[in-house]
Amino acid sequence: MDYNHLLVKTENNISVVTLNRPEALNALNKELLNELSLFLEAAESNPEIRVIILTGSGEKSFVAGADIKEFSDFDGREGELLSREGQKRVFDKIENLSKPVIAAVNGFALGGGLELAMSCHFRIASDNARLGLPEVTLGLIPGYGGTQRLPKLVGKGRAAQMIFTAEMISAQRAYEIGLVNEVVSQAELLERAQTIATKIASNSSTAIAKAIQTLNASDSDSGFDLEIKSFGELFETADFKEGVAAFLEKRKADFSHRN
Ligand code: DAK
Repeated sequence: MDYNHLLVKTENNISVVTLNRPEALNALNKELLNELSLFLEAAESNPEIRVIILTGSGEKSFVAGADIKEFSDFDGREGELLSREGQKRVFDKIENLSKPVIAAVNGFALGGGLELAMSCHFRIASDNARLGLPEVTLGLIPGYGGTQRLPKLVGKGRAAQMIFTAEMISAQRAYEIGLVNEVVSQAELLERAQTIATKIASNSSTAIAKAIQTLNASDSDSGFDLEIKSFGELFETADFKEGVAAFLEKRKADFSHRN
């Protein structure tokens, strides 16, 4: 499929998706969000794709927020509708995808851009990355899940400080507070994300899909029950049989990645 604002390259079961609006520092407009939603739907049902890496084009920006020019004349109803739709079609979809999505944060991750990175399962940043939620400078609050995901990642107090001050933090600070898992140089960023993705892709996709579901349930009352149920279900899968057989036969597992 051809996209106007996404570059997609799939190799060795890993899709690298580059958000590509460099003239606007990859700001999220409706078309880009729509394309991302379509890509995610296609990726979910494509067995060739086992891991996704999201990054921004250029060396300056991952995503510098939602496209300010596009929502400048919205009223309350349009704002609420877009927030609801956007969360459902892109941000929640990433979080609940059955395949891991890694954000390779290669520069500014601001507003909707940081919210996008936070909806990914984890984040690797380049050392020039700057992260922040500047919505209050526009008279808004984060509208794509930022008030909910940031406190879970860094704690409520740190989230409050970032949201109230609208200040950007460095990649190093983001690492210190747990917002990103690793910081590497810009030149090494994609290579590092790909190394991690390769490792993930060699493990059982069936088990990883269950791990995503149960991790996502960790904040709910049903998390422990879901873990128990999922754990049991995995004993019935071909990947479990292959994984255990490979261990006993002292060889590398060759997973079918199917239930
Ligand atoms: N939207 C549109 N264009 C943007 C943009 C953005 N968010 N960020 C940058 N650009 C454009 C600039 O306008 C400029 O375009 P030209 O003027 O050259 O045509 C080009 O990208 C290069 O930017 P700068 O010239 O400003 O580059 P600098 O290096 O000087 O500065 C910067 C980089 C990232 C510090 C600066 O561009 C900046 O402050 N950008 C805005 C950051 C920001 O406030 N982002 C928005 C956060 S609020 C919603 C749901 C969610 C949201 C909104 C609505 N609904 C459901 C309705 C979320 C809101 C946000 O994300």
